[in-house]
Amino acid sequence: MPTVRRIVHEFLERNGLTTVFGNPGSNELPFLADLPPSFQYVLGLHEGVVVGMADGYAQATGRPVLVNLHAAAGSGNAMGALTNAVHSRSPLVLTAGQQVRSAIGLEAMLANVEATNLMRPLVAWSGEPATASDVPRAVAQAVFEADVQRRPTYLSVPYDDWAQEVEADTVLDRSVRRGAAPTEEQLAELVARFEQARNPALVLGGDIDTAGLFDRAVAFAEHRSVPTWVAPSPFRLPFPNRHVLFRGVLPAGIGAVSSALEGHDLVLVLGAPVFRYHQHVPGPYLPEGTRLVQVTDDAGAATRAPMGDALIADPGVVLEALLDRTAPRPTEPGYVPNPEPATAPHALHPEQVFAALRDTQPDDAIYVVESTSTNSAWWRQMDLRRGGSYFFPAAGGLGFGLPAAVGMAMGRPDRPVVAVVGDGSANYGITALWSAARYGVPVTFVILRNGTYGALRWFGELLGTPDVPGTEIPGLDFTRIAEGYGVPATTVSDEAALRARLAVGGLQLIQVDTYPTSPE
Ligand code: TZD
Ligand code: CA
Repeated sequence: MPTVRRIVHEFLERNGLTTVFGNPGSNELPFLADLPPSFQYVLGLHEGVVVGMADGYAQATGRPVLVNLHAAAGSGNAMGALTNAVHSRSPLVLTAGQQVRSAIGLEAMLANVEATNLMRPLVAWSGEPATASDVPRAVAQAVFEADVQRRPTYLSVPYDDWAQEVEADTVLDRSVRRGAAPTEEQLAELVARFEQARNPALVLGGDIDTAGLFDRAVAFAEHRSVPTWVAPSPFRLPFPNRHVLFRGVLPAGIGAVSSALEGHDLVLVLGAPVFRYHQHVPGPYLPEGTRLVQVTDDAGAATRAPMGDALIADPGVVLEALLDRTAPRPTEPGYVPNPEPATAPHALHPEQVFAALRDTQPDDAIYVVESTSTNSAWWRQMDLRRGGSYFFPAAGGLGFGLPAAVGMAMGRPDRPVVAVVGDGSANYGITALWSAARYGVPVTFVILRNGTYGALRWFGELLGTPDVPGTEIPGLDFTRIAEGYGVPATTVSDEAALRARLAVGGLQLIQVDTYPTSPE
């Protein structure tokens, strides 16, 4: 009879989960034994980095990804990074080793007490099979749940289960798919509401980019000349940021969103929560006389919204219906040129760094950004016209940038990947540099060194708490850290040197001394 291990390896192989991101302990070794040759194990040196790399890989490929973590200590280390994967809706299948069944109750070392509760608030589903023979089915459930719910899952498996033998009919050659098309009546009503609107606006979320709908969203905006915003706190870019119809990223305060949408009688939100606010800026949710319709396949994002009507459905189907059934009022496509980059009295202004990226990198470059005080500079200087070009930690959990860039480059070897990361953020995922060097992943890491937690200084002003301790980070030299992890690195302090380094491409770290700015 086959072993649990063999049945599970074959199931994972059939379902394309052959790239395993992990950091092992003794509980995990029996699962990793005899991995078929089609598997690639990607080692991360810290579990936050393991999950960050897997998140990048999942977002790059759009497919469920297997993560293998150590029991409670390893899983706990992964939780911060998991918050990002929850909000980017990345289908990560987290598996962790448990002590042998007979040792869990007596809390032997490395027993994961209440394993299924540990991750419960974050994952779509968590489980620990009641018997060894149920392990294959539980693995399949963990994969299918992650895929259909688009949310991470967690499975704890006692390590003595892997060598158990099970009936050969536990093969699990099955599939689970989800279809979420709206009814004809729902579509007709939505199209009619749009047609009747005097001055509609479109607000797009990261899910539009995840679903590969970037170009279709542009086609619809142009078809009807709809002013288009990106929903607050974006983790991906669903629309070209210099397009003539682009109105910007909506601010992340309640009152500020309302002011921005002034004058529109209908706001159609596709593929986003309503909304991911951040700064507490009270006010009306919408301007007087503005109605909102949200289309999302995320039922939770629909039910928890404080305003508007929601349709839980695939936004892609709705986009196609709107394209097919609304009369054209087209706009000539075009792009607004970037302004001249701002300069600074000493060090480079972040706008100069981003202008250099824009000018030196190919059009299909992928940017993983984790620099928190440079938002407005970024959108002023970048000109991103393709889907899948921009990624940001979806829950604001730092430690995503470096690892996700590595996972992204592994998942999309056809596109160059640049990580743009602050000198604060870089520390939370720094060991990803080792994985990049170890597996020869060609990422260009650009570290913006302004010597401070810039965003927190800005927040301090906003909250009326300036000059709090713990916001200055002098004395960091990422070139020396990078070299220790095996990544070639240079420091640049002028534009010419920066452009010369960026032209080289490939695996390297460029440390740029930058002038502190504020996010708005
Ligand atoms: N820890 C984690 C895991 N996530 C966080 N978001 C924070 C702490 C708090 N935090 C922010 O929200 S922004 C920020 C911190 C510490 C400063 C990041 O500094 P940076 O970027 O150097 O990367 P800027 O451009 O200087 O702000
Ligand atoms: Ca900084």
